[in-house]
Amino acid sequence: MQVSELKHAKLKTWVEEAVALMTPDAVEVCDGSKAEYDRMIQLNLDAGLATKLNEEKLPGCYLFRSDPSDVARVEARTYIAAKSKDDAGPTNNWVDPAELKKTMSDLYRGSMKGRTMYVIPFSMGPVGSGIAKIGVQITDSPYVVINMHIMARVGTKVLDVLGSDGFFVPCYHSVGKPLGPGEKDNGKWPCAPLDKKYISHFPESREIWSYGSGYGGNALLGKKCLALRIASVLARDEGWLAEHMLILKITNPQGESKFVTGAFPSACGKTNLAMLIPTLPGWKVETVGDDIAWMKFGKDGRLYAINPEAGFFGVAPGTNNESNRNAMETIKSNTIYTNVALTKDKNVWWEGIGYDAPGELIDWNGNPWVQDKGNKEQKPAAHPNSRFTGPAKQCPAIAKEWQDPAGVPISAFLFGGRRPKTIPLVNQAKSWIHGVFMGSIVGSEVTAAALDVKAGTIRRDPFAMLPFCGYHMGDYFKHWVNIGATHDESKLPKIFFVNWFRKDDAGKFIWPGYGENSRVLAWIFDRCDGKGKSVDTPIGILPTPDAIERPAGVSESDMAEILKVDIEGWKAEIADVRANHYPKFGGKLPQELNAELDAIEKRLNG
Ligand code: TSX
Ligand code: MN
Repeated sequence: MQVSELKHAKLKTWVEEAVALMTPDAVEVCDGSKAEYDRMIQLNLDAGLATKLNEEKLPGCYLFRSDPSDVARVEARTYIAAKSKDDAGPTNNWVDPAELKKTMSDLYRGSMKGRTMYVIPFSMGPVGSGIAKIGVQITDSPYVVINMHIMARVGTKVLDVLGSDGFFVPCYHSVGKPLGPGEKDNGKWPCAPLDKKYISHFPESREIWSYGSGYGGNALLGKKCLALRIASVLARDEGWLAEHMLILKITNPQGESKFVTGAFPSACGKTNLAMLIPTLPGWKVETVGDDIAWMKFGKDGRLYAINPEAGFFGVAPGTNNESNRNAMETIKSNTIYTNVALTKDKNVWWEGIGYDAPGELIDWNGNPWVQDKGNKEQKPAAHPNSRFTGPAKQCPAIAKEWQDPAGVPISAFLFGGRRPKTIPLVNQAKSWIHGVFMGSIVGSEVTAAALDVKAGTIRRDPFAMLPFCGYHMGDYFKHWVNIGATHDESKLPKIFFVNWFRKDDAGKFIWPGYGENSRVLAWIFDRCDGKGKSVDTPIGILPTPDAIERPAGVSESDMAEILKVDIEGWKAEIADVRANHYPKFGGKLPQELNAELDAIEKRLNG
């Protein structure tokens, strides 16, 4: 399709302006077809950027290796541009929007020379759903087009819904590597150096401008940029929730189902939880989404959630048949792998795949690699942030409701993190505001992989939204407070704090986690119906010692340990929140949260 055929006047003008600025050699409006997908794959094969994987073992799968400098989201180069610095808040990088547009326009000028500009109309959420939103991304990366085909609904059907004057979020993207006459990528992943990368958001005009990176969350603009940073602002303004949450369906042995969402910081196994296989007989868990939930109120006063995405962009290392069999099944075909290792027979391998590396591999840098298990210093074959992009519809556990345009009614919100001490296995909030407090103090133990803070400390990531909120985090807390104040609390989801990561004094995990977490989900399910044996404590509503049947290997005293109220530990937690966490949000911290902090402290001292 040609730009001249676009029926949406504003969209047509916007694309024409981009063409004039970025001066691509050609322009294509994407139709979302299989033929288009295959053509983009072929372009990448021809450019030496993709490797076709073993058609027998991994049909329709391809491997990409990125530039070593372009392997993850770049938070230091991620910007929220608003007229007032206070609207971005203390936890975002702020820039003046006019200044940023000037800087970036200079970078975009001529940035697509020698390349084709692809115009990708995409819907976050089922096409035509009342909860979905439309974006249009322009990009000079066929790798991005392929990934957007998997992660969002793209093409002509989206333009049909957009009509001649529908709302869309304009998303600029260029890898920032124009080609000279006759120049080809020739196997070299195109991107710009770090100090030229910009992942910019303009919440006031609902625009996204991304430059210099071709990787994941920096380049697939529907995901973190639109579905979280821009959508969080739309949700605030329109009275709904755009959250960094998985969505799952639980069915009990009686055949009754409930839907719950959960927010966890990175490296807590959110995708694993979304696809969990229960060990509890008769219980079933199915997947609606593994990363983002958009929730709006229905006429009945309940919150209904959609997964705005159509695929999983998951971390490969650690994914195996034990930790996540459903993910392993999902990514056996029609999947894009990025920065994993390649075997001799064109299969994939990564650290934690569940078996030793089969002979000599090609590592994520493209170099020969032989596993040396005696060498603790050996660099990994797959990058620790290497990814799979797989279609959600291929997941064996996908719930039949996963594309329901009306969304699924949510009964519970889970918050969690890696907390080796103090935080119990599960704790139900006594009220909405208590639950908002729980969300606001979410934190996770810093593992050795993160080099900036010393391992063993707790990094707070409220609502797991710190890198993904498009406005002031204090105002975000207030939005959550307001949701409770303006709705019938009895119809709102119940809120729970879970912790699969308690360790004993020897540093060994006490709770087996994974499928055994279904025991905790079952208690949560019952609590939503006012059932499930519980005890009211100063920190919240806990299961009685016998409410959750113990899994094999967990002794009675282990169970007591992870379900007890650690009064001294909690006093230290409260003191840390008061002294180090809440002050970060300054005057915008809702007084309701300070009051909740006081109330819990009083109960602990009581
Ligand atoms: O994803 C995890 N979940 C949720 C699963 C539904 N992980 C992996 C986190 C890194 C991505 C977990 N790790 C979980 C968990 O519940 N629990 C743990 C900690 C743990 C690790 C190993 C064992 C037990 C607990 N057991 C053995 O190694 C034998
Ligand atoms: Mn995420």
